[in-house]
Amino acid sequence: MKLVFLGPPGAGKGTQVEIISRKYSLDKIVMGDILRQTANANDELGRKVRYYMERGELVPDEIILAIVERYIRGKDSFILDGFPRTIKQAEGLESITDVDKVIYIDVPEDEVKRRLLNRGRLDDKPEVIEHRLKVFKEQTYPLVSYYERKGKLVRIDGLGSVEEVTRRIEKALNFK
Ligand code: B4P
Repeated sequence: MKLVFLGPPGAGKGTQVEIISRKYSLDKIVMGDILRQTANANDELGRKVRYYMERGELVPDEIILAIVERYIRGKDSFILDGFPRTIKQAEGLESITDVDKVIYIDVPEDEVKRRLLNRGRLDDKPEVIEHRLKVFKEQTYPLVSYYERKGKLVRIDGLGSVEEVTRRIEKALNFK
């Protein structure tokens, strides 16, 4: 099964992907982690990626597509966390492979802000969070109707405990 997890920053994508991938032995491809590793390297690509992430901007589509292709080409089951994040990335993904379902974790903005401030990662500063939410609305949210039109979108209420959200996802995927 090929799955995509989508949602605003801080919706709990990473949290749920970790649980579902472990429980059902699915390979996870976590774009944020791959980019944080890339950003640590002291080369030109590393500096470029770091520049965008520190500002809460999306890393350019060409860079993302070149990276992701290496991870998914030839695989027949995986979970993608944090990719695609733009329509251009979704089209790029389609030219590599077809996904089965897209899980959209829906969490209101005030709750997302609260979670990110509590998490306190390097890019979880108030002004960067505001900017990431703006970028999400403008560039990533259009993917919800994009995948709805294709009949692949599954909406999950992301409020409640981590266990409750996991149960909703398992039910929606007929894993339980
Ligand atoms: P990501 O690393 O993907 O980070 P995120 O969207 O902020 O977090 P996520 O939704 O995974 O939240 P989490 O589970 O951690 O992206 C970071 C940056 O990388 C982007 O801003 C961008 O610059 C770049 N990037 C990534 N992908 C890209 C792409 N495709 N194209 C271009 N650029 C890209 O949960 C957040 C917190 O909430 C945690 O502390 C967690 O413990 C808590 N939490 C989770 N579930 C909860 C629940 N049910 N109740 C209460 N708290 C909960």
